[in-house]
Amino acid sequence: TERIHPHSRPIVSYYFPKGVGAHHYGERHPMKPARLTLTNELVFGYGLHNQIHNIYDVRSATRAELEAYHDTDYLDFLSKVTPATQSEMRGLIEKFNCGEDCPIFADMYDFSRMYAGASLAGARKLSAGTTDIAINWSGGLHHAKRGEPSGFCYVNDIVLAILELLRYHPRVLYIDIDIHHGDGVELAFYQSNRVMTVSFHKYTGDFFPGTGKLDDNGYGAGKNFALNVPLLDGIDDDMYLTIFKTVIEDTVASFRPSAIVLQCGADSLGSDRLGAFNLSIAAHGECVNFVRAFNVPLLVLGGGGYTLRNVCRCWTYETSVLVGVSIPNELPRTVYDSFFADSQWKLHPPLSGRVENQNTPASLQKITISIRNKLRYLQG
Ligand code: ZLM
Ligand code: CA
Ligand code: ZN
Repeated sequence: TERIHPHSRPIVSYYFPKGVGAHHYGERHPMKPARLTLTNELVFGYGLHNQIHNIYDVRSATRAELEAYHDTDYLDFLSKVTPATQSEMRGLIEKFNCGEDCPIFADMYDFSRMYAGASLAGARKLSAGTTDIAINWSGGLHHAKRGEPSGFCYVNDIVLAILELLRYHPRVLYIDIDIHHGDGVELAFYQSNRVMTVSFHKYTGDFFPGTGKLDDNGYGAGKNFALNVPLLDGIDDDMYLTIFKTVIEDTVASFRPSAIVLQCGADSLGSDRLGAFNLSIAAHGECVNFVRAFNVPLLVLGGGGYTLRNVCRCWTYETSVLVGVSIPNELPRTVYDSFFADSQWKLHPPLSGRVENQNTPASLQKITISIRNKLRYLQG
């Protein structure tokens, strides 16, 4: 049965854990939680909070909530290790693979519990049926494993949120437009036919995390319920939107999800510090709009994004897309004005397009056809 909306616009709930943006991974580390503070400033600067039905500061995830996915010995370690105790804990730090990507920093356990708490709160609200869309830009940390951190991610808020959704929803679709493969989420549900994972990412032998090839598609009951769209450097708006819309349209038609989780990593934008794609903010946002238009309960999360001024532009624009209002290209004045001088304080800076497009219509066609064939096995 269709859900009847009393409102022409969806009910949107926005989660921003107060203080989440004040954390630091360490000097020169590319992951900068300050981008979350900047995003929140722009969202409020544009007055989007007046269009959002619910704005929540949110309690941190509890230890028990994290245990729904993570190992107890890993959580013991995470909750105990601090920059001050790290010399005594060398052995454990090595055992759990902490290094330059996932350093020990002050309050990292609190930081992790904050972003996970917000994704869980969004999932609960969607399950209760009291919101159509839940947004948590601090979440989307898709690499964390059950028993170790990976790629700047300590706890996997996405897996926790999907587990929560699965208590009420028969089928959850996970879509990941971060430039990195969503390996942690794929792995958690690799044998499940109730969660379909679809990641679009750069895939070359050496690009992190190295997984996500076209023919990795799930195992056992989960066979064909994991899809991977491996792409090359420099993909532009037209090519990305074509393959994104084709794959997602076919996936939704075959899988018929009752809820969707969308990871919106902004490192797929052009001129990202770690990325190599060439997407504009408009095209990244068009992916979000395309998913929104299915009118399926939707959890929207952040993820990567390393050129701060563009990350917060992107997620602000996507907030406006989700609430269904258009906002001017002129950025509102905030205390962070100096960040945005690069574009004369515009929301949509022109693309500089330094990276040559290595993808071809033929390479993308091959992927589309292959995925269409895999989806055939889901029907009937
Ligand atoms: N070295 N500092 C994406 C996660 C990407 C693994 C190569 C570490 C960096 C990177 C860290 C200051 C998401 C790898 C990299 C240098 C082994 C990655 C600290 C620069 C720095 O200057 C740096 C001392 C650091 C890390 C670059 N790491 C770039 N790329 C990837 C992880 C996370 O966007 O998908 C979701 C949030 N790691 O390539 C190495 C192989 C560690
Ligand atoms: Ca991805
Ligand atoms: Zn990424």
